[in-house]
Amino acid sequence: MRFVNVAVGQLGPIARNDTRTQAVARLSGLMRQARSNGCDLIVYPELALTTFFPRWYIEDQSEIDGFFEREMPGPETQALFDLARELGIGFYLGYGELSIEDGVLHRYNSSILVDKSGAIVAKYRKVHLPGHAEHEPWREFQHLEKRYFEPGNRFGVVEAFGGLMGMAICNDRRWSETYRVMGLQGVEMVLIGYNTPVHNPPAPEHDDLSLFHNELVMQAGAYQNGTWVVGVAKAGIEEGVDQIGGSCIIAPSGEVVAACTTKGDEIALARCDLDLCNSYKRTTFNFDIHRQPRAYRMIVERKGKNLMADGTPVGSGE
Ligand code: ING
Repeated sequence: MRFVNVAVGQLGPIARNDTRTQAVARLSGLMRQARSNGCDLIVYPELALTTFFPRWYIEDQSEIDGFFEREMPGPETQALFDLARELGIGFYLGYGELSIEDGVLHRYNSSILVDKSGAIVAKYRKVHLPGHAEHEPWREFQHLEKRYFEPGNRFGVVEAFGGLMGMAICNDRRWSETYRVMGLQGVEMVLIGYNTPVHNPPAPEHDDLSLFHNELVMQAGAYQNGTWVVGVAKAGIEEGVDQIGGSCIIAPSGEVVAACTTKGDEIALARCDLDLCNSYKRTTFNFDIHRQPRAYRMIVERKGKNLMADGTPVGSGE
């Protein structure tokens, strides 16, 4: 048995004017609770240092950039890394990443995995950016992730905490490809932070199902890939927008084994035996025996029913 004692580190709302120091103080409080309950790892939400700013159409680039981290750890987040090392606990943290690559500025919706020594062992950049790129005033609130972030292009798996760990962010959890690409790398625990409004302006008829869909997709991803899945919300009414809670820990069986019951700062815990993955990976979902990739070609050749992966219309190639 390979146990990882995992804590969900759910956050309630972060106000637009809250400082990173205030957010780090809350994250630290959750980390202390998790450690005093014997946890090896705590998983925080997406964009856990600031409010979910893509809900606004902001024109001033310096105002937008105020929601990003140029360094990780930076002056205000170093305290969280120091506490992790002092307590001997690792963490997953979602944040807005501003990085300069070959002199060019890039902005990602990112997450990192930090081990018990306080070292960053993996970084992930959100692949599936939902919402829209232009101001759409008809909406009660915007969802401008396609405007403010560049997409990432890979789902990695890293050896840490005694097993194979993977990361995803929010909308990624709705796409089966997210889990399958990591499943094909043998992932045993997928860590996912999210900020999910209850109301989805293009499809209000889905609102009553937002918590059901949240669990559905993570339970499916867990079972179909024989992996643990940890989903962690930034919940509650944040700058007037009600965001779902539903933070939970899901076993490779697909069963929810721990869950939060509030929409505020709260931990939920589970003793996760990574060896529970084996009975699924070696039988029902033994990919090397059962998968038929030659039947799946469309999954990578096409974007959707009408477009090829390169954006050209389906059927124009013949
Ligand atoms: N948020 C939402 C999510 O995928 C969304 C966007 C809400 C999509 C409701 C569909 C329905 O959970 C982020 N940040 O991706």
